[in-house]
This record gives sequence, C-alpha cells and structure tokens, in this order.
Amino acid sequence: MLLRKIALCSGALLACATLARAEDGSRLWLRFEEAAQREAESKKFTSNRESPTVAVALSELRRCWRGKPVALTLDENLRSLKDGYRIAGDAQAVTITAGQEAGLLYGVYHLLRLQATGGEVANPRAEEIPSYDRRILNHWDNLDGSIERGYAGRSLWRWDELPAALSPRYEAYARANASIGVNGTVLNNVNANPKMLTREYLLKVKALADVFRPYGLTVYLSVNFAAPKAIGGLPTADPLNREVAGWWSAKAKEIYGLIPDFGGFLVKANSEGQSGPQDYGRTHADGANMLADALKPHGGIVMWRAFVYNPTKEDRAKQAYQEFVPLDGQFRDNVIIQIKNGPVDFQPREPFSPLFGALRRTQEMVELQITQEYLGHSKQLVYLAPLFEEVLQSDTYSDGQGSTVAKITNGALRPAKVTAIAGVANTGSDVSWCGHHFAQANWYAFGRLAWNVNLTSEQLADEWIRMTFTANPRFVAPVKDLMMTSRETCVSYMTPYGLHHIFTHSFNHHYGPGPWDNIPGGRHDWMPWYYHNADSAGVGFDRSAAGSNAVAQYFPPLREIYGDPDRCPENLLLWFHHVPWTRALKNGLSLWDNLCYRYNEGVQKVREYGKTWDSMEPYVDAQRFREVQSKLKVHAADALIWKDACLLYFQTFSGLPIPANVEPPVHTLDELKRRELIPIE
Ligand code: BDP
Repeated sequence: MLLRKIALCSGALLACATLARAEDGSRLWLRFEEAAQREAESKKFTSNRESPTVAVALSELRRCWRGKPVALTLDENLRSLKDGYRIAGDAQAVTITAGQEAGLLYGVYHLLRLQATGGEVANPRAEEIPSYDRRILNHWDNLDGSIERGYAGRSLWRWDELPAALSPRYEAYARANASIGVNGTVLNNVNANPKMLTREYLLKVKALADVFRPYGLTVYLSVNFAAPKAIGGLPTADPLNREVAGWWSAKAKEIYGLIPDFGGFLVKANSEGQSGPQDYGRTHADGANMLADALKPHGGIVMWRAFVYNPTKEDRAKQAYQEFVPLDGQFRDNVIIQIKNGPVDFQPREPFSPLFGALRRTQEMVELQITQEYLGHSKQLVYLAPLFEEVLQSDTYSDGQGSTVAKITNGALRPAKVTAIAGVANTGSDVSWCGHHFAQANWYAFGRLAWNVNLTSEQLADEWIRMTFTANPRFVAPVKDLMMTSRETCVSYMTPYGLHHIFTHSFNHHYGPGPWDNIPGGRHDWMPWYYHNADSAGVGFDRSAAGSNAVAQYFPPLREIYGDPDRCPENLLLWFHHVPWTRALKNGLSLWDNLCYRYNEGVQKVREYGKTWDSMEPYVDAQRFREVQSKLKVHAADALIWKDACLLYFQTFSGLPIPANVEPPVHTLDELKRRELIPIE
C-alpha cells in the first residue's frame, strides 16, 4: 500500500505530503492553508476599519490567500447588501466592500472558496446578498451533555467547564459556520431545560457568545414555557398573567445585559408533552406575543414552532395547519412561525407542509433537519442537499404559480420584517464533528443554501468535495454521483412511493424498520401501522377527499393533483392514497412489483457505493478512506435489513410473490420481528 502511494506521488511532493498525512476529518472543508502555502504571508491586506471581525478576516487572508493584495472596505450606507458583499478585482488588488463587518468576513471566505475550488481568482467579481437574514443552526443539546437525535458524540458545549474553560472547538465551530454564512445558533434542545435561563447558565452562554461574536455568529436559546414556574417561583406560567409577562421581560433584560446581540427565543410549546399557553386555555398567539413583547425592546425575535399534534382521531399530518391557520394575523411582527419541512416529521420524503403560504399575515420559516434522525443516522452516507432543494423549490401555488417555499419564506413574494431558516445540527464532540465524513456535507450544504437558496445541490456537492477531499476529476465525478443519488437510494430501501414513519417503534431510535410494530397501549399515532395501513386490499394512508382529506389543505391545483391517484406524483402516492397491491403504476407494473424492485434497487445501489468508494483509495488519505469504507459496509447490511423486513412484512398482506429477478430475502420475518437483527444506535 505504502509503495503504491509513493509511486502515485512521484514527482508531486506536495500532493504526496498531503496524501501521507493522517486525516481525521477535524478540519472539515477548511483546508485553505494548504492551498495557500507560505507565500501568502508577504501579501498586503488592508481595511478601513478595525474590529474583532475585521481582525479575523485579515488573519484568514494572511494565512490562506495567495492571490493579489486585498482591501476590505466597510461602507455602512450599503444597507441593501444586508450582511452580503461586493468583490471586485483590478490589475493590482481585490476589493471587498460590505455594509456590515460580517459581510467583509463572508467576502473573504468567498475568495478562499474560489481559490480552493479552482474558481476565478485573478479577477474575481461578485455581488452576494443572502437569501435569508437569519441562518440558524438548532442544537438539540441537553445540559447533561447528551444530544437528542445526535449521532456524533456528546454536546460540543461543555457546560460543566463553562464559563471558566473555553474549548478551542468553540472558535473552530464559529469559524466553520462563518465560512458557509451561518449567522445564528440555538444552543439547547427544543425540549428545553428551564435551568438554561438561570443566571448560572446565562453566564456560560455569555462566554460562548463572546467567542462566537467576531465570526458574526449570534446566540439564541430554546426556552421552556413553564420557566416562570420552574425557576421563577411563580404559581403559574399563564401568558396573560402580568407577573408572568413581567418575569419574562426582566429575564430578557438580564440576558441582553450579558449578551447585547442576543438573537431571541425558540419555543416548542404544547407539543409532545411540553408545556405551553394551551395549559392555561390560551392560544399559541397569546404565548408567542407575550415572549415577543419581552424581547422587542432589545431587538430579539421569537421562533415559535408549528410542530404540534395530539393523539386524536384527526390525521396527524393535518393538525399543525388546523391549529395555526385560525391564528393567522394575530402574531407580533417579531414572531416567526418555524415549520418543519413536511407535515409529519423529517421523513426521507414528505410533501412540503401545507402551512407554507397558508399563513398570509404571519411570518413563516422552514426548519430542516441536518442530523439524520430518519435517514440512517451517521452510519449511512446520505447527502441531504437534494432533499433540502426539493423542499425549498416546491411550488405551494399560494400566490399563484411559482410561489415556492423559498420565495414564501425569504421575503421575495411577501414583505417580511424577519426572514429566517433553521437546520437541526448534526455536530458533536466526535473528532470529525458529524460522525460520518460525508455528514459534514449536510452541514455545509445547509449553510450555503441558507445563504443562497438558488444554489443547486449538485453545485454544492462539487464545491464540498473539492474543498474537503480533492479536485481530481477521477474522484470528483464518481463521488459526486454517489452523493447526488444517495438520498433517493435511502428512500428506495426505507420508504419508497410515499411510505413513511415505518421505523421500529420499540426502540424509538428511528433507525431500523418495524412496520409490524403495534405496542399495546401505545399512542396510535406513533405506530407504524397508523402510517402504512397495510391490509389485503393494499397499502398507504388515504388522505384524499374520501379519506382524511389532508389534500384540501393544499392550494389548487395541488389539492386536485394530490387527491387523484392517477395524477399524484408516484413518489408521494402512498402518502396520499391507499393503493391496491395490483394497481398498475406508470411503468405498467403493479404497485407490489414496483415496491419489490425499488427496495431491491436501494440495496444494490448501496453496494455499488461500496465498490465505487473502494476504487477511490488512491485519491484519499488512508484514515478517511478506511472510515468511510467501514461505514459503507454497515450501510449495505442495514439497507438489506430494511428491504427484507418491508417486503416480507408487506407480503403477508399482498400475498404476492417477490419477482424472480429481485434478490430473495436472506433474513426471515420471524428473526426480524424478534428484533434480533434490527440495528440499534
Ligand atoms: C422528533 C424527534 C424528537 C424531537 C421532535 C421535535 O423524534 O426527538 O423532540 O421531533 O422536533 O422528530 O420537537
């Protein structure tokens, strides 16, 4: 092996040095120093302003840029640029102009990205205005260091050591976010511990905010609605109670006294057991507005989540719309409703939530999930940008054709005081930050899309591969193809044709399959059968007018299209319809045969990824090569379990044979049902 590498590297000393170096992934896509070598130190870099942010920008240039001299110019009159920038080069120098200090830093990262990806660096020219004002990571991190739905180790925040000890990772985290344009971070879980708002913890939060500030990264907190009771000594948390409102105002004042640029609150209320205004007979608007009033004098916002549902007879997918649409127009202008991309819960594929566009007089934002809760955790290689792109470019038709989720939420169609987008983070204490080297691409792509919602997933894969691994076309082309197909592959072996939420319920890990799970006494809306409804007649959730009529929540013509099994996109067919096993799909084959072929294809694709990756060995450092290789083995084995479990289980209803050219199951349904094979986190 070593000999082979030496042979490959002959004559290319630098490349050889790079290959030979052990790589643990800790440097993410930030390998700029390598590209710059040492000549950068001699260049001239100037700025018309001195500040901690400008100091970071200049130091990045000094360490990493090997092009012409660069002048940073802050011009506060350039408000229309927001925190964006202009870049212009002439024969002597490159100028970056911005209206805000963070814009200068983002402009520097733009240059470094050009340099790292082989872009135009001699005469760069660009004007970039971000698509969303607030581009925010949501950490579901608990105060005990665990992370809800986190697959990359423990929390990055070492609460027990803060504020005295500052891990070097805090600054590295801020730098990584700045390099992709992320400018906000909610530090704690939406299932929020009220202790977060105590003085003791606020001092720790302040310490983090101070480290993040030079990188343009603002801190937000998830708050527990019952905090006035839990830590404030009040008998109630009723939002219409004056003492309660006074407690929140005083708390807001205390926070801003410590953190003057604090961003605001994220709230999960009356959802999955969390307290909220409904505990006191009040509405979401009453609760959100009370918090908004407390934050308003300081410029803070409330991100109020629409992830609400209860175990009633009503279709879970309809409930957020039903609760929020009647409240439209009642929210303050510093409230924004944070809506998960789909109406159920971060499934490998869902239609977009019908709430997008439905709140006409209320600001809306998208919540995406970067951590792979339902897409293979950090064990499986699934590039999520195609999912993000699919959601953001979905046409809601709310304001006529072309009313995409992106345009509804970024102010392009409806003027908004606050525009924002959130992604549930996939970072942790793991050396490689995200638990899988390729999961880094999902963090990267979220930030870049939040900055420019019109970038394509393919462009982003291309950028990320070049920055993270190599620009060698023999690596870039096959790996890009692998990434670009990986999400659809995951849909194929988990939940094709609009199936959803058929993960095993018993472990609540949302990793392996459990379509048969039906725990006596458990919540029906948490059981897989609720979602797939398999019986001898067919499979799928009837949400047409004859069923739950969830289709009526979509704007025309979507409600007609989704409501008609002949016109419904096949990739959402079983989301909206209960379809006979023998019904012919567009390719003329029955639903049953198509399901068999799709599950099979998913497994075959993952095996191909394994082979593709094996042939990439000459272009990757040994450590990352081996780590990805071993994860792909687990990935292939687990995809096979999904296929066998779903086909064998659904076959008990369809009674139909698995086509001869589909690989026969290697596991038995009994083994799978006994859960001996279902992988655990
Ligand atoms: C579900 C997760 C749960 C979260 C919840 C949420 O399983 O852990 O608390 O979403 O978003 O997807 O509030």
